[in-house]
Amino acid sequence: MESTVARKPRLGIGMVGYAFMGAVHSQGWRTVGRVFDLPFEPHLAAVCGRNRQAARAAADKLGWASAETDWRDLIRRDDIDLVDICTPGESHAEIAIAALDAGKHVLCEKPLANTVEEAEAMAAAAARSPGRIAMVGFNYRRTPALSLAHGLIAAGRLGTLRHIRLTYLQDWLVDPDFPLTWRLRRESAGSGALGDLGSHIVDLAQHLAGEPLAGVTALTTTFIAERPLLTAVPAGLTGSPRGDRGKVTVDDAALFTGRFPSGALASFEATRFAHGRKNALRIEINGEDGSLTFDLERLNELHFFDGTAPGAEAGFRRILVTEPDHPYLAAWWPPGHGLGYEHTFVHQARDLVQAVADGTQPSPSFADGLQVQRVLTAIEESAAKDCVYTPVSPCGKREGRAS
Ligand code: SOE
Repeated sequence: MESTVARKPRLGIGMVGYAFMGAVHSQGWRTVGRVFDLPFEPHLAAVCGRNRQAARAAADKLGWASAETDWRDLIRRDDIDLVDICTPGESHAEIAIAALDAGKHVLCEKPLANTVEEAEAMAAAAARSPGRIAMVGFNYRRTPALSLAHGLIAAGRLGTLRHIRLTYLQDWLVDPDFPLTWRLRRESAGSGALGDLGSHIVDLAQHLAGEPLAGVTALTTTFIAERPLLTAVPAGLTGSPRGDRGKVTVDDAALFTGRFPSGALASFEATRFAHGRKNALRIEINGEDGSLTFDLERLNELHFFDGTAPGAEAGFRRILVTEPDHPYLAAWWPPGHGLGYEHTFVHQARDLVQAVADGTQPSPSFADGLQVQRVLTAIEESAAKDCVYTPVSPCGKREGRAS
């Protein structure tokens, strides 16, 4: 029987890359039109990867209508309106610039690029493409609890912000025999925990604070200098059976502090060496009138301390962010039924499709991605100076730098 629902115009999506991020983006594209009422119906037109067989298999598994083996062919296709880039950072700039110059909208995974120069070129390409949307995939902004937090801070419920504290902890690199994948090589990933996890928390801090960081100071380190060379394609992630090892050329952990123009102080930690922490993105914000805390491992909750409440009633209140009044929630399940990691990508797709229809640039734009890239570079420059001081001596005189 024919469907009685009038067909909406299609928005053809072409995605480059189909590993972890490609799979979760695919889920977003597949789901978004079935949950949100959008002006366009996203059509998963083609997925692209270098290996023909693997790209075809990914298309079948992830729900794409066809497969391409060269991203240039994908960009040339008339049925593709939006190019979604889910490749390692080394190819972001080339693909994004070519796609924008070909008149496509672009969604690019974070961090925007591997270098400030690449990010500048991408932001310039976006700026010379009026009417084209260029968005960077800082998906966590679209966690309902963090959208709520953003709204509360913007409405002044915390008053002037004093402290912004963020940590992003994972543990998938604790094993020294974990192989040397692309995320551990500077030429493919740009940086390590800093770009992978630190970029998320820099973006979130600035988004929540409503202003860019004015300056940073940092320490980074690489705990495991060499790892087994990767011998199999990523699916297996096997290290060299002969024990050949290669150099890790990125940071394993980054600690940094920052100052906002308003005077708020920020602290950050990004590591993939925190045993037991799986995807622990934690935030605490203290303002003159209250505090907020969030933990991605409990992403349906936001904790709010209202410092203006009568003293006897004061205490952190757990807000269960599962109700129709909460951002994005009205479109999902009946009240009380929570969401998860993948829903942030559905929300990202929703806001992007709506922006295409409205002709407005959604945030985070490529200009926002470039600004984060500049912060990441400032962090690396500060860390390279290794500016660590020994404790001040009893007479108050600085004893000099630690070696
Ligand atoms: C891996 O560390 C990773 O997948 C990041 O690259 C993502 O951006 C983050 O959302 C989860 O962890």
